[in-house]
Amino acid sequence: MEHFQLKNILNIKYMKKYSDNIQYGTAGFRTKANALEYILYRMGLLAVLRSKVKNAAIGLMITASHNIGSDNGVKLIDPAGEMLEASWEQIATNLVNVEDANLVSTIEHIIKEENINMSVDAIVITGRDTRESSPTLLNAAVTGIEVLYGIVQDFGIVTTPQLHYLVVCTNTKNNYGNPTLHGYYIKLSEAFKHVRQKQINNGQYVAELLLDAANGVGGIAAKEFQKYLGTTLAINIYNDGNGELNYMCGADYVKVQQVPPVNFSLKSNFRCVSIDGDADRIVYFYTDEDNKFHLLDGDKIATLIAEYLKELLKESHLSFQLGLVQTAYANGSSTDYILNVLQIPAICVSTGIKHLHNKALDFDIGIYFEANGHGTVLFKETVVKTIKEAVINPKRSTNEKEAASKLLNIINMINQTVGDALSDMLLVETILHAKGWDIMEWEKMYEDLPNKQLKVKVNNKSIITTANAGRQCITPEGLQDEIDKIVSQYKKGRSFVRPSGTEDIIRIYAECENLCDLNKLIIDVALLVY
Ligand code: 16G
Ligand code: ZN
Repeated sequence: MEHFQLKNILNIKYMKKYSDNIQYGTAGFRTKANALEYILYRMGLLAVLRSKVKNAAIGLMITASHNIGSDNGVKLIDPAGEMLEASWEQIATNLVNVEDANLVSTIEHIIKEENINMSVDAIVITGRDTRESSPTLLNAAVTGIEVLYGIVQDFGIVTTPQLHYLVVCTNTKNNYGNPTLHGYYIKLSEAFKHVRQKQINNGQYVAELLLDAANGVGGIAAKEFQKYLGTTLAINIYNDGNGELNYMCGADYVKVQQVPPVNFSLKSNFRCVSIDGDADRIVYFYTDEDNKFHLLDGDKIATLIAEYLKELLKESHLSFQLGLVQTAYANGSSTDYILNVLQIPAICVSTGIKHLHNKALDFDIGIYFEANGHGTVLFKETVVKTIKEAVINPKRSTNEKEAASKLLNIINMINQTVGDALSDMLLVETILHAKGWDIMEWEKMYEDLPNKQLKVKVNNKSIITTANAGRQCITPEGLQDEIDKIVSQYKKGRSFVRPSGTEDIIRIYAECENLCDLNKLIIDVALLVY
């Protein structure tokens, strides 16, 4: 019977088109949209197997995040909202690369190896961003899911973090929130409004911002949020979907180019926010009266959150172990500030959210952020329980209870499943409001070291391998010594090269104390890999 069903898997519409090997990388499969149909079909099959093996709902998100509109991609989301387990990334890569003639036997092999009980029901929660190619790709995935009798719960156009949220809520039977988009908006916005109460502005803080939505799905979500938030926060949305997706706009563009987005009505010294094409990254920025651009990236957001959580813990007399997880891209000044001023452990891990998320789980309260603006905060269940008790404990002072109640609302406005640009925005807005700060005041926490990124196209990016969280080259032999030699000539100099996990390129990062030295530093390092 099983065998009979599996024979139906070969679908003439979704035959393998390309012979090149494609890898399930940091962000799933990502490539030109027109090469993805059979991949989506096969990922639909795999999602069913994954759901059966975990006996839980699995997420399937169709997006290529900050990449150009003609790209697309797919990633699977595991039951607790985390990225697909590493061993299954390998299974996914194998499955997608086998020839059609071996598709059935490969599926049989996975079922056998993973000991999958095919009679278990499978649920796959699907979502997609606003790309033109996404509906066709969704059809391919749904066909794959249904041929193995999986149940599809499609949520249409959603942000990546919304899909993560929906998976977790479905699997935790509403414990985390209602598994609907309404449930998502209401949970986050109610917590936000509760902390702010009736006082909308405070000190230098004004409850209005300008948002660059990258012409992606975040524009839709931000408009929806606005309805729930009412007058508590005015979000003026630019690049709301009418222009080209991620083209000279969005968090990645603003962060890497260190310039404001296009089609944006700048007001000097005014708080601006940029999110990426699937709304899982966020950076803040502003231009001053001399039109100078100022960026407040993921590191600045992480330190702001860490400092505020530390304050609230102190006020509530609750003691938990706080930790902050970063990658090699974190600005050296931010790491110094976290270690020396905040006196919180700062851990560096490899690029890619799964690494940050896993490490953050080690702490009672684990904050993680990539400099590119992807991050969130994870609270252990026991921590949430203790805070809930503190809010109602009659032995505690009013001050302590108030601080504990603020913490609880903050927990509710954070999407703990993954970095969520709009949830992070609500959190930053809450903290700035509490402190009565405008964006300039926030920026003063520490001064970023001048920094720059370059990418170099190479024939084979895998000749470069790294260790020590991407900070040290292992191969080609001798390259690291050469980098060290160059870097040692610069005050507060730091530079590393690593192969991208999402594109066929080598990335180069450099920072140093003097802006005028930066170009020479990064070009000298780049010349080593040409
Ligand atoms: C993906 C990752 C992001 C990482 C980036 C690095 C997730 C959800 N996203 O976008 O965290 O910073 O890849 O790309 O893990 P790179 O390897 O091309 O530098
Ligand atoms: Zn993204």
